[in-house]
Amino acid sequence: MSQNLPALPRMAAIHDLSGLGKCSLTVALPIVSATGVECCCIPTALLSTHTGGFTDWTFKDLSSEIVPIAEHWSKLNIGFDAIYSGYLASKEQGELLAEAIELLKNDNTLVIVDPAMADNGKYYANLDSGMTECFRDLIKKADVITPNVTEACFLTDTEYKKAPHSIEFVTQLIDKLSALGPQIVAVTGVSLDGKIGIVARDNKSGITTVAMNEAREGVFHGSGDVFASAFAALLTKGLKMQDALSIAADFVAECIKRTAMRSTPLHYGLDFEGVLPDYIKTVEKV
Ligand code: PXL
Repeated sequence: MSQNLPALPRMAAIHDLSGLGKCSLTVALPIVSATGVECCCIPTALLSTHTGGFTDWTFKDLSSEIVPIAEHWSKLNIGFDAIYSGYLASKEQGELLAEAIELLKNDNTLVIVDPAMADNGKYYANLDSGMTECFRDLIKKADVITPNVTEACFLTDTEYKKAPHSIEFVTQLIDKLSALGPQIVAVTGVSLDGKIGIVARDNKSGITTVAMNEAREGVFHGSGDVFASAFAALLTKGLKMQDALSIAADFVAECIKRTAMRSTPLHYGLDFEGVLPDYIKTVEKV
């Protein structure tokens, strides 16, 4: 007996592969797949761990592979519903990513750029203000961006503010980021009224949504990547911004809750595995 299932939505995920520490591709691949979206990976660099909280990590630049992989996929003519990029190992990779986006996108491809380069007012190890320039250019090609507060400040030349934030401050950040071109701007790591979460605006519908959850002590490494992966995949599936935001924000909050219940050091990443079964059930119902 054969049944005709619709084609799976397909995403190209362009991030580094850090073997240990749960971020970038090791988070995108399971979460995008669990959302019911095919996740085709272009690894931009291979590291033993991510660079936050570890020392002596190994690093192999894979810049030379980015465009050839995109060229091969483009020749296959399979079509991508989304392209989702995150951390880049150098500003030079920004130009290669721009080339890959042009090769892979069509008129209906959703381009999601997570300008992952900084947190808590500081650039990640080995990165500097050159990354801000690089992401400002890339954002012009994006439909959706998911910066944290630090990245949003760097990208808009705004003085960084630690928590707590005001809704006026975040609205200004979103106004300035929207002027760079993206339809949907989601700012993560926003602290409002003692809670922490995401404020997002869809500039097409004019809708702004706030998703807040309990604030906890400590820096939960990889939260931005877990959120952006779920949010990107849910938008690729065709959910409205407000629905994608609510599901992705609840998912990351549950992951953080489980992580806080374990004694694993926070730079080892979020316990998203334990939350995936419930996440899949939620996604199946939408
Ligand atoms: O989660 C962002 C990220 C991704 N990839 C690498 C990183 C970081 C943050 O530190 O070091 C290699």
